[in-house]
Amino acid sequence: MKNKVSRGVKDAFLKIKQDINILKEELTDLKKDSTENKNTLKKRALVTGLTGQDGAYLAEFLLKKGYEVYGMHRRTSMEIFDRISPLRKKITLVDGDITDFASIVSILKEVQPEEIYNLAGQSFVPASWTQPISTAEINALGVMKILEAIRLINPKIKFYQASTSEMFGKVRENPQTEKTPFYPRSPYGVSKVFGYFITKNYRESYNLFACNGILFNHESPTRGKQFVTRKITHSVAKIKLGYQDFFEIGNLNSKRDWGYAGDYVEAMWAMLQRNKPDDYVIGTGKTHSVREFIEESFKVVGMHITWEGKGVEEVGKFEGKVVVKVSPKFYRPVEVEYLLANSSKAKKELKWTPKTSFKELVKMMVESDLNHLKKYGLMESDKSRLDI
Ligand code: NAP
Ligand code: F7E
Repeated sequence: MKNKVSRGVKDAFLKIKQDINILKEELTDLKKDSTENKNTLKKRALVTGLTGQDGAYLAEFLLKKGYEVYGMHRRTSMEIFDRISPLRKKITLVDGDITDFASIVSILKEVQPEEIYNLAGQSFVPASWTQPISTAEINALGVMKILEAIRLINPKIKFYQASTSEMFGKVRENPQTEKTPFYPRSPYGVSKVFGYFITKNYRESYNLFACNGILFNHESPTRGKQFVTRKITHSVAKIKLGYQDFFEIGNLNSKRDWGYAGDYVEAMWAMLQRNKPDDYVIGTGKTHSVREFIEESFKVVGMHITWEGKGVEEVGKFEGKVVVKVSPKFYRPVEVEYLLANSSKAKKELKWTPKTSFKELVKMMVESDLNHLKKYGLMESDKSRLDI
């Protein structure tokens, strides 16, 4: 009798245990389903030019917003993923080139994005004189190829085009707004004017949700070292740490409206969240010369420099030693002398304003270069390209 009771209790316990296990499994399945549901609700964005300065900042921003991020990556002899290495596991890279229509079509079919940010570009202005045709193939026809693919595959995809203040070139008015006429001064500027107008034209012809962000110069610690800001901050850090004595520079007097790339990618996203597509000027509303950028960078490392001489003879000195030399090697065939943005439309409609000041930007870049050099020393690639 006693045995029968204890067996009955044992069986009852076993049954309860089994039921608990079944409930646990069901709970795990429920949790899995809800995560999968959340995932399918995620917005999907395709970013071209993901390995570039803006691509990396935008990818980070979109991931924080809960997007599933796909990045177009073109094959080169060396895979350089420095900028996106912290994000590699969170994004999906897809092989493609915006000059290759077939690769765009297959990526659009495979990824099925709701939003495309076209940041791919030959972005270095001097290279547009040495490689004008490939610049146009990428910056002009490349844009049209993406728009055509959108039109044919899914005209509901929202499209952002990385247009530029270089389109204002020989400026027709100050400051520049969405209504200022264009007068580009380089094959780069000309190619971007095509990209701008074809984006507007597909919006008007086919009712595509296509926007132009007319972005003024924006920089960061990951800016390419051939652009003037990063060239300066990296050189100043090298001089401070004794790796070099001076650096060479081109036009000291050209003025740019410089902002921080991390702030600007927020405006790109905001444009695609509006009810209707439009074009927006994005800048800080403040302009500074290359000379001022150099002075401010040296100030960050405690060096107050003075200028002597004129034109190609001009030099910057610290404690009697030359630390900056002007070299006509860096002059351009024609120059964009002055840029200044009026972003009041973006402020009003996108609620966008820049958060980082000129001084904060310079400090951030110089300190990043100093820290990197202190930690890793001079890279081989920095020794081999001293002509940029
Ligand atoms: P960036 O650092 O030079 O990056 C450009 C990106 O485009 C790189 O990832 C590059 O890939 C990619 N790319 C170039 N040609 C391509 C092609 N044929 N197919 C696919 N990808 C290609 O430039 P950024 O400063 O981030 O600028 C992003 C975009 O905004 C560019 O279109 C630029 O012209 C425009 N923009 C920039 C500024 C600015 O101040 N930064 C201002 C206005 C407009 P690889 O790594 O393979 O070279
Ligand atoms: O030149 C002068 C140069 O090459 C700025 C790109 O992102 O912004 C960028 O184009 C200014 C020019 O940029 C050197 O002559 C003097 O006046 O840094 P940069 P950029 O040409 O304004 C626009 C908005 C874009 O869209 C482009 O993609 O600095 N300058 N001395 C020099 N410039 C360089 N690179 N190197 C020099 O030694």
